[in-house]
Amino acid sequence: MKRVLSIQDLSCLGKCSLTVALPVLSSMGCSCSVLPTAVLSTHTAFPGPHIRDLTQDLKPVAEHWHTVGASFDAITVGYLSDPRQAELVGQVLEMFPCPVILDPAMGDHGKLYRGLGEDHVAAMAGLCRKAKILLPNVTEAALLTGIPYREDGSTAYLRELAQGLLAFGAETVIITGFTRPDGQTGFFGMHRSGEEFPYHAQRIGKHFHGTGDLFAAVFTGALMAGKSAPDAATLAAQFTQRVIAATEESTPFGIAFEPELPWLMNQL
Ligand code: PXL
Repeated sequence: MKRVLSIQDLSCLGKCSLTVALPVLSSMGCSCSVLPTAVLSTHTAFPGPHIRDLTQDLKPVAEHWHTVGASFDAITVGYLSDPRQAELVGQVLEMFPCPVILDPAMGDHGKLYRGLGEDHVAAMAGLCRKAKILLPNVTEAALLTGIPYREDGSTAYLRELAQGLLAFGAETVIITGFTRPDGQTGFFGMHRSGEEFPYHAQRIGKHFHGTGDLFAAVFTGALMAGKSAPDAATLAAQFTQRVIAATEESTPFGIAFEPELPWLMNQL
């Protein structure tokens, strides 16, 4: 069984980050350990969440794991609640050498998530240098590269973002969640070799929180099951679309991914 470590927040209500990664990765046959970066009453799209930041706890938890001989086949990193966590997470990654899949979760629709500042972008950019695979959305790709945010989702723009991100040193970059004026949505993948693997499908006109986290979890589970990065990303996109279609209305309480898990398990 493959062992994955997921480093991101535990938002207790609202379905994103760890409450998505754990059930998805378990369903896909992975053993999933967690290093929560913070515990929040809800994700930050709800006003006024209660937040317990766990910056001080990251290293002690990892150091204890080190003493008990823990090791992982992959580490996925998502939302950090404080920019100082980037350096600490970087140190944790060095303690457990394995491929790192980084979703630099920090914004959407051209803006940083509530509560995060510009210092978060610089810190996340430092952490990007340690990743084998980067999974930003368009907003995060624009913030990290310094290329102005645009909503047209054109191939030329996505290619420029992907090339900018590859300069951080990753082997593969997959920019998720673009939409085009003609209603197409999808991802744009690029390998270090310059080979591209774009995917698009008709957009379903709903927006949910946690879809990027869902994409990252399915992508990681599919990689662990032996799929290539392009095939894993395609499965992640197809699953995310199914879940959006199956979720009744746009609500901050989250996506209904659970009924779709049997379909996902059948794809492996
Ligand atoms: O889904 C991304 C995400 C993760 N974690 C927290 C968030 C968000 C998006 O708003 O607030 C705490």
